[in-house]
Amino acid sequence: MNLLGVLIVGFVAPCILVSGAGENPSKDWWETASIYQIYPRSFKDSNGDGIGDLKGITQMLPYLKEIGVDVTWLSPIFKSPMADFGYDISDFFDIQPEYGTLKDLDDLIATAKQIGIKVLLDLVPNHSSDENEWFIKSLKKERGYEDFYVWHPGYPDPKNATNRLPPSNWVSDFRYSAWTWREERQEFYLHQFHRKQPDFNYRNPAVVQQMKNIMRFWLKRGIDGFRIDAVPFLFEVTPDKNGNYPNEPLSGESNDPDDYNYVKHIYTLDQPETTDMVYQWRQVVDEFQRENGGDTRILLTEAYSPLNVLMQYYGNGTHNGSHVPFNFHLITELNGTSKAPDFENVVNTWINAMPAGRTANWVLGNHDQRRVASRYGVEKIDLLNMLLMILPGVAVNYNGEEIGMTDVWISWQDTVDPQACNTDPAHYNAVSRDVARTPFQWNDEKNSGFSTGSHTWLPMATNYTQINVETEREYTRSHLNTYKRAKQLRRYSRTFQDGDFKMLAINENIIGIRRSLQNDNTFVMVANVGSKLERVNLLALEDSLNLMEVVLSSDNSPRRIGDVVHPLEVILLPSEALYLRTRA
Ligand SMILES: *[C@@H]1O[C@H](CO)[C@@H](O)[C@H](O)[C@H]1NC(C)=O
Ligand SMILES: *[C@@H]1O[C@H](CO)[C@@H](O)[C@H](O)[C@H]1NC(C)=O
Ligand SMILES: *[C@@H]1O[C@H](CO)[C@@H](O)[C@H](O)[C@H]1NC(C)=O
Ligand SMILES: *[C@@H]1O[C@H](CO)[C@@H](O)[C@H](O)[C@H]1NC(C)=O
Ligand SMILES: *[C@@H]1O[C@H](CO)[C@@H](O)[C@H](O)[C@H]1NC(C)=O
Ligand SMILES: CC(=O)N[C@H]1CO[C@H](CO)[C@@H](O)[C@@H]1O
Ligand SMILES: [Ca+2]
Ligand SMILES: [Ca+2]
Repeated sequence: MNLLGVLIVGFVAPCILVSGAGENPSKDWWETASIYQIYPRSFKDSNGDGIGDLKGITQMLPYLKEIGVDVTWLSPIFKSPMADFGYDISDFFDIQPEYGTLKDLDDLIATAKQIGIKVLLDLVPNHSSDENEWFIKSLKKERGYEDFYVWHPGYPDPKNATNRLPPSNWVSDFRYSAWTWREERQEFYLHQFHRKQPDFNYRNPAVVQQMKNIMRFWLKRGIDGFRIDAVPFLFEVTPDKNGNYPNEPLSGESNDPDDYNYVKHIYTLDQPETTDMVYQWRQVVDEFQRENGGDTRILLTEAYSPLNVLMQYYGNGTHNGSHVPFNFHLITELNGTSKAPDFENVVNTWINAMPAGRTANWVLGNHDQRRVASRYGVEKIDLLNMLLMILPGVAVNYNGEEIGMTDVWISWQDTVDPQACNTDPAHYNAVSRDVARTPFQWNDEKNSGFSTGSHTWLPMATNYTQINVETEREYTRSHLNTYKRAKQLRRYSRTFQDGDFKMLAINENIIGIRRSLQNDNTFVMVANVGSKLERVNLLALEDSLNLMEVVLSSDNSPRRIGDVVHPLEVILLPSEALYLRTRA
């Protein structure tokens, strides 16, 4: 944080930039939305047990309003034994008691509606918990549930008469065989994740129907849509005529048969039936809106899939699909050493691949990834949030990115993520997702204001006394205030919402973005992703010699709002980012 920042006063003046009133008649509400993922376990604890909960979220909804969030999605809050922190659901129609009750969720939704924030829930369609009643019934082969999950007897072990060999060499995303034996049924069940997360059998129409019932149940409670988990894993290849599954080919990337990367997932990922399922879910939300009115209910889909597959999720000529097929390329393709042409390439590749009339989206982080500040370096936090806000379409943040939270080192003793616990003290750190899931940093008091309890479910970041909402609110030039200002521009400027978009690498280190709209302001973002001072000529981007005015600068910039620069020479420090507006 730049202490000089405190000298600048009168910061909150978005009005000078306003051209519309925030409502944009040419776009549906979600097409320019700013989406904020809350990890409920770590957001705010209302009762001192060290675990975040729904009442805590409700209490903090005004904060979302303050930072300009339009819609929040909550990671799973459903009843769960917590083997995978809520991604293992034992009752799809109820709330996990440590998070609250259905009434608490109703209150959360009602409060959010009052202040104009939309709420999405996480739909986890690929699997349930092994403690779900449907799995228990399937285990006992109860009528109607025999084929609810993927079962197979496996094969006799020629070396050991009392042992059975698994049906195929498929490996779980969390290590080890994706098949686990159950004595009760004398069969193996499939689990693409934890062994406590049996995969549903999507070739059973009753399963498809049940999932749609789940969607309608929560839509009726007033939510605005779903973020859908682990979509590429829904279907597995159809078994052959004897009911057997083929082995997956070796990838050559790993020598460890227990490692997920040991095989190429050609039979367990991105099967062609998956896109059709997404189209069917779209019909569920569209139909719900037709019957009940109100704003568009939206779908966000999680898939780390090849670009051509992601594009199919949008829809085809006759069917609509996901409103927001998550674009994770800012996570998977770029980092702190990426050059300006890499940024240009990653952004333009998505824009150019999109089918006509669809909306782009950009995800900076989530609960499965290292934090953006740790992936790119803390000095680039403002640069990245500013990039996210000026790109066309939907912007997706993970809670804490607005204040620059970093990964927190967690000891092996404190590690709880199953993906890490499945390894050992020498290897857990490389795969642990706990580091990005530590409690939210609200202030400089005990447990950073997250909890009054004596213990929090994961340790707090040690430097929360500096990095927290209250402290950053007080400094004009803080990550939080940069974020808020960028959000205001995005919300109130028609150019940010509807303007033409152009992005290019001005040189190896400088990215330039131009947004322009007829009869409205032109905005330019320039940013130095390199590590040395650069003198930049903007004519490649903005072919006018008009002076430009700084409307936002990153916390590490010597420029102030209102400063004027000449497009023939803009000087940029390492990791500095500016939003400029052409002076009329
Ligand atoms: C044979 O398989 C059973 C069941 O998996 C196991 O408990 C037993 O240890 C195995 N015996 C030998 C000799 O490996
Ligand atoms: C679009 O998807 C639907 C549903 O999956 C399918 O029946 C149809 O053939 C597809 N249309 C085209 C043009 O691919
Ligand atoms: C897809 O959605 C758009 C926007 O809501 C709508 O105009 C269009 O008719 C839909 N297409 C189909 C095939 O449902
Ligand atoms: C960082 O991103 C660049 C491309 O932008 C890539 O070449 C490099 O391998 C990445 N580094 C890491 C550590 O992921
Ligand atoms: C806070 O701590 C993290 C992890 O140790 C570190 O990476 C980061 O630079 C620290 N932030 C500040 C502002 O000191
Ligand atoms: C990004 C995300 O939500 N990933 C989830 C994918 O699914 C597995 C299993 O449900 C979860 O562990 C991940 O967190
Ligand atoms: Ca609690
Ligand atoms: Ca599956």
